[in-house]
Amino acid sequence: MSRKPAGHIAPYTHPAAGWDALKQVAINLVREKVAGGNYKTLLKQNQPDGFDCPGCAWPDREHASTFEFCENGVKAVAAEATSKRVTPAFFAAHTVTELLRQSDHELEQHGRLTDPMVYDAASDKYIPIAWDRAFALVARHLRALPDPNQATFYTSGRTGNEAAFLFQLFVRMLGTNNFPDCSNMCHEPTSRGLPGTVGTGKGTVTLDDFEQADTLLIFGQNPATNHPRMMNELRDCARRGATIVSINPLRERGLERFTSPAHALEMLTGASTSIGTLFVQPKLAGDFALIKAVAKRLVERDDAALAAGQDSLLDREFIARHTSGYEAFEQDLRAESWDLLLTESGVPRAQIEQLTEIFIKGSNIISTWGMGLTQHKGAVKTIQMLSNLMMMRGQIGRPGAGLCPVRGHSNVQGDRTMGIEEKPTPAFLDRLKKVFDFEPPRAHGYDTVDSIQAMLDGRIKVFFALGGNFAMATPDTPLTFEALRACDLTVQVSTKLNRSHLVIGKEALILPTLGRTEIDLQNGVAQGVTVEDSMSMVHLSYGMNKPASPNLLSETAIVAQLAHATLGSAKVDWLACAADYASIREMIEQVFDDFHDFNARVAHPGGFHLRVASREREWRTPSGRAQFAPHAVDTDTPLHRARAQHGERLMTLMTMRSHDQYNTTIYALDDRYRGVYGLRRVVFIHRDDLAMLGLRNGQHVDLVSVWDDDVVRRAERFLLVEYDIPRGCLGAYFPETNGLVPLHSKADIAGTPTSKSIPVLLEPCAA
Ligand SMILES: Nc1nc2c(c(=O)[nH]1)N[C@H]1C(S)=C(S)[C@@H](COP(=O)(O)OP(=O)(O)OC[C@H]3O[C@@H](n4cnc5c(=O)[nH]c(N)nc54)[C@H](O)[C@@H]3O)O[C@H]1N2
Ligand SMILES: Nc1nc2c(c(=O)[nH]1)N[C@H]1C(S)=C(S)[C@@H](COP(=O)(O)OP(=O)(O)OC[C@H]3O[C@@H](n4cnc5c(=O)[nH]c(N)nc54)[C@H](O)[C@@H]3O)O[C@H]1N2
Ligand SMILES: [Mo]
Repeated sequence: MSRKPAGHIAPYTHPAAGWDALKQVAINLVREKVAGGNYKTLLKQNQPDGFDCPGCAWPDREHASTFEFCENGVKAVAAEATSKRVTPAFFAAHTVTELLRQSDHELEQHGRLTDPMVYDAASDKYIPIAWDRAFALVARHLRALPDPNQATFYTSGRTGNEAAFLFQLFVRMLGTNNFPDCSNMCHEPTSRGLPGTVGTGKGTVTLDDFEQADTLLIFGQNPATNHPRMMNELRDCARRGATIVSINPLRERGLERFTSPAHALEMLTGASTSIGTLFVQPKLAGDFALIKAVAKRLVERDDAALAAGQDSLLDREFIARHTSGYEAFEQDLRAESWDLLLTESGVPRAQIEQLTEIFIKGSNIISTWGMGLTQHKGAVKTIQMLSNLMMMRGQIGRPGAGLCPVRGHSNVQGDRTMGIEEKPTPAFLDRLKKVFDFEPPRAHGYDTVDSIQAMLDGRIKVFFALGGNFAMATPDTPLTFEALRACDLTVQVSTKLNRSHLVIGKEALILPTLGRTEIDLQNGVAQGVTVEDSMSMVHLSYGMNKPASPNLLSETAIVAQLAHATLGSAKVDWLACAADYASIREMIEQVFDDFHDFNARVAHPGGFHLRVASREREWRTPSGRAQFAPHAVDTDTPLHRARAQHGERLMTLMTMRSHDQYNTTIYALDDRYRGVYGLRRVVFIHRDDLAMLGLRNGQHVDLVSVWDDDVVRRAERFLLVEYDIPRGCLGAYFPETNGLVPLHSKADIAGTPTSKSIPVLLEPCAA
């Protein structure tokens, strides 16, 4: 475990997690000089009386009674609890132009923002501004807009339910549904796809179901890095003898072998658990064809079983009682061409058959998925095809089985539940109208991509972000920069410095806020916020740390004060809301029936499960039944057209996370489990593609995307790394490659940027 030299590539041979993860934790704590040496905080993570880990949306067992170790969580907490500060003196010493020259990694390293700041164009510097003047500035801009739809309001998924609820209420009272949010770039296809099949856009399983599952299909996820606590569930499943299949162009290390840091004996003895039973490596965006192929094969196997006088391999009772549209769906499967499915999936027929046998043998099957399924043009169809497949064997809505989208940000699901939604339902708006006595805007608003286009066209003048790093998380980076710079005012509510504070409108504000880990005192009383995890558990989170600066406001207070400054408090007493978050929860329960007795239920340790109708086989579709959705294989996508034009030299690029980053926050430069140390501008490529392109492992190339407009999208000087990845596919890290994703290359229906299937060509760099 010696320190690897920077710029080093070497396969990782240890099990995932284990001692290397513990060592990383130590390194992080030291690097961040965690304030006051207060490492005890870490033990309060995800405890009944502690705070919800800002690391990811994976749930905890009863808000675990034992400390569940997680490298990702420690990094997130350490990054927030850092003792480094970005003070007014820091801003006085640097112009924005100077700061723009620093890397995202360097910007992150400066630490926590301490004071509200306003951009001063004359000096090209941020200077301090009093909070009330900052609110007055935003209110003045908002009130001066001839049409409230000229403002757009972004949310990143760390925002708690109370702040999110007030935010959507304020923005709708202002008069717009412009709610771009991080889920537009993330699980939007899940939220748009599942309602069409099972009626509800959320996952149908809880952690208890993992105890009963005998088969797990993990689609397009890298849990050892992105959801480390999920690994403990997978480990336990594997040890019980469950069959675990990874469907992923890459054989991610954590899905091969894992040593659980939560198990002392395993750590001491160096024991590890082998996780995956089968590794299916489709080509990028090949999942739709793969899943359809398994469904087709299942029909063929069922025919044979019936012909042999055996029981049907389908759950015919479930199909008859609970679903509609099966016949048309089956016909479409029968008519589908095997050749097409094989070519489009990139998976050999024998392996499709093997996967089908596993699917037939499984009594309790859970399918999980991450960004590998969602960030593609056909993502909605793919997710619907996966629910079709699961429905064929009645694997939804019973113990030990179901659909498990694995969300990213710790409260991204809750923010949506609270109404951060650019396409609100009429029923929700009617309820808001009734409870708050105002006329909510009915027209659909802008999502993330629409907002960028609207800024470019001059239709948006004010951009307000409740968290996140819009400039770097979004596609088509230079175009997004141009869009933000075209605004009259940009406002960022943030904990740490990032590029979105530097790519700004004519006027700009930084509003520094408390993190989840910090004590939130209102009138001397500590406030908790509520969050909803990926499995619909809602619970309270109390910060434990002293705030990074006395001049921070909570997100809830910021939203309330801004609403008060902009709209006045005739209809809603915003300041009273901010003084007692329980009063916001009382408003929430008036708007959402599922939140009845909210304060009482959430006070229970571990919180409560928010009812998911499809989990109970209540299908909220127009027919009242789960709906089979037949879909054709799309053979005329921009990828197909680019390949037709450029032949086999055309590559498909996925942009993904390294081990040492949290979305746009770059903690450090290693991607340990993929064997990359000290550098990020790498591109993974198959050995035969190197040969075919006349390129060498270790050579530098530019990546140039192929799109049907005149814009040149180029990412310069990436190191070629020979890797076990399907032919024709490339992998590189985001956000360095976001400039390659064309703004209008997005998922059908969902509008999610196609960050995992970008047509590109490689151009060798001069030595
Ligand atoms: N440490 C850490 N934790 C995080 C985050 C982080 O950045 N760092 N981000 C958080 C957020 S917001 C999210 S959304 C989640 C993201 O967590 P993941 O969903 O795991 O995200 P990615 O790393 O982008 O990509 C996941 C996997 O998709 C695979 N993949 C790419 N394209 C395809 C495809 O076409 N088909 C299939 N089957 N697989 C494909 C890649 O090989 C990779 O293993 O993690 C959350 N947790
Ligand atoms: N090419 C490509 N692009 C992608 C993706 C991809 O896989 N490939 N993934 C997409 C996905 S899944 C997502 S979710 C988005 C993420 O998009 P975002 O959510 O916009 O980005 P983050 O990097 O998570 O935001 C980090 C910033 O949030 C602020 N922050 C941290 N904690 C808090 C807090 O408690 N409150 C407030 N107010 N601010 C806080 C800090 O200032 C920090 O710099 O990126 C998307 N972009
Ligand atoms: Mo995400």
